[in-house]
Amino acid sequence: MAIDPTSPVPKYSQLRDLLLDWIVETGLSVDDPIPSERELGQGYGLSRMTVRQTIDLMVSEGKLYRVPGKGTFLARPKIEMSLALASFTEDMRARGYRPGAQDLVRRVLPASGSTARAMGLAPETPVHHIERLRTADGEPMAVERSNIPVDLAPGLDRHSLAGRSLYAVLEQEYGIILDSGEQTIEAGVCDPADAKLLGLPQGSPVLSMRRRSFANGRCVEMATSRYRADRYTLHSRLDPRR
Ligand code: 16G
Repeated sequence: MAIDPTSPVPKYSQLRDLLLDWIVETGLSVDDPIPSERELGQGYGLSRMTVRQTIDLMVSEGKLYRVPGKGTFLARPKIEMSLALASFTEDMRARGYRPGAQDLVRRVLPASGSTARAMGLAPETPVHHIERLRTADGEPMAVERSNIPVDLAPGLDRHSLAGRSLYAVLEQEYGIILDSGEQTIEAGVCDPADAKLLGLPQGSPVLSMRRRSFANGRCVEMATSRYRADRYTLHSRLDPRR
């Protein structure tokens, strides 16, 4: 296949589709190099600028990565996250990754006005505030900030969550089995603190999620999470409307 100069599809976008096909057809493996910008320009009859535009796009999509002075390589496929009331640990294990958690902040705080409202609590009700860096196969994936009412899980602050599932602790130590939840997802960018934790340049795209999970009608957790958009994709099954 070649670039069609009469097509309304921009050339950089045509080249992206051609490269994606080429990656599949040649059976390119993760970390294998793709041809240089000069070779691609010559091969497809495109200017260096157009080729660079395509590569920039594919790098920002997480399909390729660059190593300065070495070239451009095929990135690992993104991790597919299901939209379910699953814990990070369960979700990662189901996908063949080794889940991990690093405790960043563990404090008991009075719930802020917005947290209390969202959780159906009286203002300033004490909540466990938990901030964790989540990893898959040791690689930083997300920063998660959870709030859990202290009366539901007294002493939770004494349980280490380093490398341990919060949902498993809630179930095993407090008998709390989450039975419903809701989640919003929007596009966002890394602030300086999250960029440092996730090992990304400041301003990198993230998936910003806000989840409330419930047990027996009470809000057990309200969490805001920032997932790397270069490593994550969301997957949801669609059932017909009833
Ligand atoms: C998920 C939840 C998070 C929860 C965590 C528990 C989202 C956006 N967030 O990552 O709210 O705290 O699971 O995971 O899905 P854990 O049981 O492995 O600690």
